[in-house]
Amino acid sequence: MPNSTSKTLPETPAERQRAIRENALGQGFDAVGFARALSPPGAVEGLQGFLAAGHHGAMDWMETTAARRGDPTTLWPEAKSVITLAMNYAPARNPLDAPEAANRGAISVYAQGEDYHEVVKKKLKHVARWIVQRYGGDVKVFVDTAPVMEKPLAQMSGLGWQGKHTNLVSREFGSWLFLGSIFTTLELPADEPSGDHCGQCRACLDICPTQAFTGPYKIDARRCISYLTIENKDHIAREFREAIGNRIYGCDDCLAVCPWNKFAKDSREAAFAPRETLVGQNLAELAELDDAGFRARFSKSPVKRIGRDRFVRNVMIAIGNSGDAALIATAENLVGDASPLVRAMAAWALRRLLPADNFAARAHVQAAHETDPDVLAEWTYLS
Ligand code: B12
Ligand code: SF4
Ligand code: SF4
Repeated sequence: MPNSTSKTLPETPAERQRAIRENALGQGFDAVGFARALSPPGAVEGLQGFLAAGHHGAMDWMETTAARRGDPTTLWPEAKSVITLAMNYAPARNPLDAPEAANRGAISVYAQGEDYHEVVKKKLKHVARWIVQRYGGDVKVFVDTAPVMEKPLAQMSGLGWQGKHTNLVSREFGSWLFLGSIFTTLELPADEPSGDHCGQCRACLDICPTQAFTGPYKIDARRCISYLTIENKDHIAREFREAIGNRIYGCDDCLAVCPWNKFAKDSREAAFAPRETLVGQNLAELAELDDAGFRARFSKSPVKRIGRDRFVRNVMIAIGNSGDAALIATAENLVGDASPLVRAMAAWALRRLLPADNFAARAHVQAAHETDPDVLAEWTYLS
């Protein structure tokens, strides 16, 4: 965002804060908070603990950017204030109340509409431009991909608290919020940090299908279905496959179970409305997507980011969990796929769907042709 000459208006800092909040709410944000550009209390220690325990898995970028991530002034020394902004993406129906049938793929709520990175960033830029035009100073906008600890900053600026599932929870919107931030060189008054309202509840910790929480407020990302199905570029370890069920992109369980969602209102952002082609789709149809078909179907969706091979890998796991013999033919079609990720999970799906004798005979033939050691292991391991 380019610097501009100062065009200071005769407004007090409190009036500026109010005007910025009003502008952001008018742009479609649902909550806006202000904080000093300082490291949120406990964030650096928490991040270091998370990294030292290896809980970030293969997300190396979390390690290489740790210094900037933990401290806004290391990221941008000139920054004086941080404005945190949230958009409500609450679904019309709680996904736990209406789970997808086992032969259909479940894409997590956040990815059922348009890519939130684009939607939020566009709005952040509008607000940031307005601030510069009106008050001068310099600004930078961030959503998700920059080394910024968005949740602790949002808590520090009063938007809500980090619940035991580690995400930000709001008394007004529950757990369904996307976060973004604007850093500015302007001095703006800070809001009061939010308190923690989880109390004795531990619903999110108990519902997690893969036991990803090592304790309240602590997650081992390597066990989270969101990490396994989205961030993980490799084969998905055997121990998690059954628990993944039919979740083919992300997971909502710990958010969806949160009792504070009873205060959530439906999202007012049309771009987040679920697309017909992303909800309740037939696994057989999804498994058949080639590169071009995948890109066309998921254009403007965050799903596009993982590419066809990783996506079909996930779909093959869901097929293996479907218990639906009608999907055997789909898995058979992919045992010769060019991607080892897909071939390996096609073998696993057949192991789950075929009678044991049939699978043994099938594995005997297939193993003779397979050269990739990971895929070979899927045909030959003793269950
Ligand atoms: C990396 C990442 C992930 C990873 C790791 C998750 C995580 N909790 O960190 C994975 C891939 C698993 C993931 C999953 C999801 N994510 Co994500 N993710 C991020 C990202 C890029 C960085 C988060 C981060 O800094 N984590 C590092 C840890 C250390 O920070 P922390 O969670 O704040 O942890 C604090 C404490 O819990 C404690 N702590 C945590 N672990 C440990 C371990 C030890 C040993 C110690 C001592 C302390 C400790 O220390 C920290 C100090 O404050 C942010 C965007 C951003 N730039 O902030 C989005 C973000 C957090 N994700 C988001 C979303 C929506 C999701 C999913 C819901 C997507 C989905 N439906 O599948 C799931 C939710 C899973 C979950 N329960 O967290 C939203 C959350 C919005 C909100 N309301 O909070 C964010 C903010 C993106 C956005 N801009 O909106 N995500
Ligand atoms: S998103 Fe799903 S797998 Fe990840 S921590 Fe929450 S409940 Fe567990
Ligand atoms: S489910 Fe319960 S423990 Fe988890 S974040 Fe919500 S209120 Fe807190």
